[in-house]
Amino acid sequence: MCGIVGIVGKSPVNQIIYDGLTVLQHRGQDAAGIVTIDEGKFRLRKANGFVRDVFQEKHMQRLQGNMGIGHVRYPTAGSSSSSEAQPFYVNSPFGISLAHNGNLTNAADLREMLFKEARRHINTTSDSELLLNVLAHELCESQLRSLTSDDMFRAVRRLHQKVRGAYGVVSVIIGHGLLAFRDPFGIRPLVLGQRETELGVEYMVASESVALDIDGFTLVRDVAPGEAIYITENGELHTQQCFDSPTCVPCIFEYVYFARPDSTLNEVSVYGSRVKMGEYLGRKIKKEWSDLDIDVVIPVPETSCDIALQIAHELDLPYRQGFVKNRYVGRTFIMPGQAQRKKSVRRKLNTIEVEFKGKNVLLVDDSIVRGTTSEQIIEMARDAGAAKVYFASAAPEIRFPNVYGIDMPSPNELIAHGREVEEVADLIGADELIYQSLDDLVAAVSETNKTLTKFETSVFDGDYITGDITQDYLDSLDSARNDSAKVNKPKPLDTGLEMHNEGSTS
Ligand code: PIN
Repeated sequence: MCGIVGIVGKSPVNQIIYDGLTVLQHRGQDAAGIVTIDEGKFRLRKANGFVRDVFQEKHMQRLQGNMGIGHVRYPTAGSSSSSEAQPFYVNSPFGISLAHNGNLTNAADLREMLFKEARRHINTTSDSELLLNVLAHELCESQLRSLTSDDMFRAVRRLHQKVRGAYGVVSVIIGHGLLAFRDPFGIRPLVLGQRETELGVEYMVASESVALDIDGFTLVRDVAPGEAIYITENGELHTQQCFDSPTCVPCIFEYVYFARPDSTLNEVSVYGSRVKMGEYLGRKIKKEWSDLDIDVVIPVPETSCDIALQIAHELDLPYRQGFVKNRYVGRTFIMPGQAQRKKSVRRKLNTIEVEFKGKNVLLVDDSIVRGTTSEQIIEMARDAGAAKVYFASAAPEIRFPNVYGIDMPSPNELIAHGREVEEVADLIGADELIYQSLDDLVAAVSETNKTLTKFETSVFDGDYITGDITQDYLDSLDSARNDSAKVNKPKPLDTGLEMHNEGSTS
């Protein structure tokens, strides 16, 4: 998962992009980059590391210009070298720079097509470089004259026909403006905002609405699935639907865990959806597990706090913070695989014994991926004196790989893959394990926006909405993602608790 920002302003945009990236930092801590356009030239700074480490005063001084894009990267298979940090750029036509969030599922075909049809060489494994070259190729037709908004939209229309997968994209074209678009299923999020200044209206697009809030932009709306937004360098806004049959099937995991609670995506408050998840799960526990003698509800911080509070409310039980998160965890120097990863939870969480001693506790987490964290948390609860430890997950059983940009481990490393709930409960050491049902999760998220009837839920049900996912594709993904392929590579999703431990700069 990555975060993207794009702005057409009336004055220098470097600080706004920087601020936007800092509030999108949860979407990726591996690398960061900003491109601005200043006097007909790209200004670029990108490197591995946190936003605060990548950009120093001297870089910000250089990033002049009233228009630009920014990116924070989450590592996916094969992507953690600094040469794959985004944005990328090409010289022709005009000079285009692009950054994206998501994953393309026909990258190999696109690479071949680009070489055969356009003699374009792709030098990295980044989907961003592919998207950039497909876009450049489609815009090439008009390169002898200036591009109109229709040229931009035609290019995006053709790009949608060629590219498969999930993508939110921001790009800037020298002498023209900012072009942003979202995949035809709207799997990855993208929002449009604006702010009035004395000099005129400024526009911003971003992965999440929280990036708009920080500098006083207001949310105008979500970019529609398949839609393209073109803002000229003078600040004229053009929009067009560039796909014949778009449907809105947003990734449900954004609500479960990825997005910030203070964001609104697809007209659904992320925080509100988490409260609803707690409401549904609480009701399920009340109905189907009424014999459980729970004394107290305890969240595994942080995401699950909003969920657990509502579960406690539904069950009319006390809610207590039994775990304290260490805010300043040092780096984990080697994280090659399961064994090393196992040790790390106690460095990040500690128990408050009084909340556990002699009690039957219900621990709540947003999801169970590998189950390694859950197992250690349960062990910690017992060490702190809990009599019984029940565990509830706000997301259903995660059984299938994700192909749309969430860096899930390979299926064999997913604890619920091919296992019944009781087996998972045994493995993590829970006295009882309660998962949210998929129907309830969908109901919780769609409750405030009834037009959302379908979500991208493949990690739970194996249903891949783009219809192009073959076993061969899943196998190739698997070999890139399994633990042995990840030696010396930063962590995947399961280490959410390690969010802030990779602070290297380059
Ligand atoms: C972490 C959110 N969340 C915690 C991420 C752990 C799965 N894990 C997914 C649970 S935070 S495991 O609240 O945002 O910090 O099942 O793989 O062990």
